[in-house]
Amino acid sequence: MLLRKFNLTGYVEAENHSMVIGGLFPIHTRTIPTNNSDEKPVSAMCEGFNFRGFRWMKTMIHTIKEINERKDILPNHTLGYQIFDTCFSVSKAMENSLAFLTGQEENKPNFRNSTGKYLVGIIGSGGSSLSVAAARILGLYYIPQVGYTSSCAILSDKFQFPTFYRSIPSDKIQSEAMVNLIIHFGWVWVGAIAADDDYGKYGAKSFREKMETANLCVAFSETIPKVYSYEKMQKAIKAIKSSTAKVIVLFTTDIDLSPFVLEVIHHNITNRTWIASEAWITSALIAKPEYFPYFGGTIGFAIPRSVIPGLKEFLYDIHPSKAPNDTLTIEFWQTAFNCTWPNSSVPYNVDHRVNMTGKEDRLYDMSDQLCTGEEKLEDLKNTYLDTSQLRITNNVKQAVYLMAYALDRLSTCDLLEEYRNSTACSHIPDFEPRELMPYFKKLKLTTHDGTEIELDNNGDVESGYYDILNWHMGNAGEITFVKVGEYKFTSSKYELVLPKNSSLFWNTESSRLPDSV
Ligand code: TCR
Repeated sequence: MLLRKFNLTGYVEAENHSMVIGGLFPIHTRTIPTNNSDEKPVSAMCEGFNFRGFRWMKTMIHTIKEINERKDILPNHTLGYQIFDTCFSVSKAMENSLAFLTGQEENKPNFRNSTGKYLVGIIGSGGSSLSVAAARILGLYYIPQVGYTSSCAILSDKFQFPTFYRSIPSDKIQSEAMVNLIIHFGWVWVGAIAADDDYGKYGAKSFREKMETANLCVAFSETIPKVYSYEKMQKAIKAIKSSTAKVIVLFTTDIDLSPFVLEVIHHNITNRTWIASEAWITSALIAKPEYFPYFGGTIGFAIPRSVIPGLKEFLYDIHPSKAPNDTLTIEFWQTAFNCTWPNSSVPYNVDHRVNMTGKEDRLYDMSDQLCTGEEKLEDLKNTYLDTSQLRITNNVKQAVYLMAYALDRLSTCDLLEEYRNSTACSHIPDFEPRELMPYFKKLKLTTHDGTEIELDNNGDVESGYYDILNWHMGNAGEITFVKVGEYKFTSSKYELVLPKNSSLFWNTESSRLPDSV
């Protein structure tokens, strides 16, 4: 048998006999392709430091600390955590899920074994394709997984994914919201571009179906490649250029979208109105002032924003000298300040870019400049520290709370009527993960900002709303996300609220509402 050496970056903090919550976050944006086929398979290395994913991960840690300090939830127990980097890839998410189950990482315990630490569930795994893959493995052992950003509708299927729950609404709702927005503005002929993953493909599929039901037409439906391909990219660009459709839905994450945005600019495609899916509407990667001539006037849906007390201070409390062995902190520092931390073996900002010609540039250069440690976080304009748009970040917090409240219910044997006769009370910490399942049923909680969350039978949020945002140019020359309405939903009804007097900006020659043809 081939032995696989696990090489996982991440964090672990767990006391003996404590319950451990696993976490999966995209701290890098891709794995480095290897072609050493004659050697033993090794775990892939990652590159492309992702400041946003790093913030999400820190938020999980912050939330666990907060719960441990609270006296009203799990008062007699402490939660530990173990967090892995998925590198935005399905293969890493699978590898990490296996590591959770077997505890194969060197020097780390086998969680479900006799070492006194207990894995109770996982927060993650980021994108839908990753959560689907992880859930297929974790589901075999009924290990709960609470998603914070996996919105694909198939994850509601409890036959396939018995222990998947989430704090983000299913895209079933968003694709319908898009069609209702289109109806609202009187558009009838709309193009669709989607990422080449479960999120994009299922999202676009359900969008097309709902357009058809509403007797509206989809002008074209194309995908953006995940790994750069000149031909595939041109196919999508050609579809846009040759179509008369002026309104286009873009169902993709920001990371997958950025090469496409460069193509749109390269081909000087203007005079289009883009309907954004929630995954890129507030992304700093896309909302750059220089892209405004092409993407200004974008309209779309966003997860509601929240302010998280104490998070900002927690995020700022980071310095390599406080954690000399913490490779992620060192990499964060090096990448953010464009310098090399003295005596560190962490490669400086290893970046791997595919340029417009499809050729690869690999930038391995170490910065000649050494970090002094005196660099100031306050001087940075960095996504990690930007707490003005906490949306998915707030979902991370909610996901951790869902897990903690399910555990809290288990600790007090707070069962629904229908389970009382058939289910025995469980014992913390050495219960089986499947024993947690009944406590996720109809789980209810009130968050720090007073939002009420309730899970339905499929592990989805019962009700909620999206903000409808529109891209304007701000006074300081930056793109602003102006809230122009809301899309409210419950399991049985929805409501599109777009007040007549909301100030909409359209990127058309006349600045007036575009026609769809
Ligand atoms: N659901 C996507 C991933 C995703 C995401 C995001 C990634 C969503 N929102 C914001 C980065 C930032 C929504 C999925 O794959 O399910």
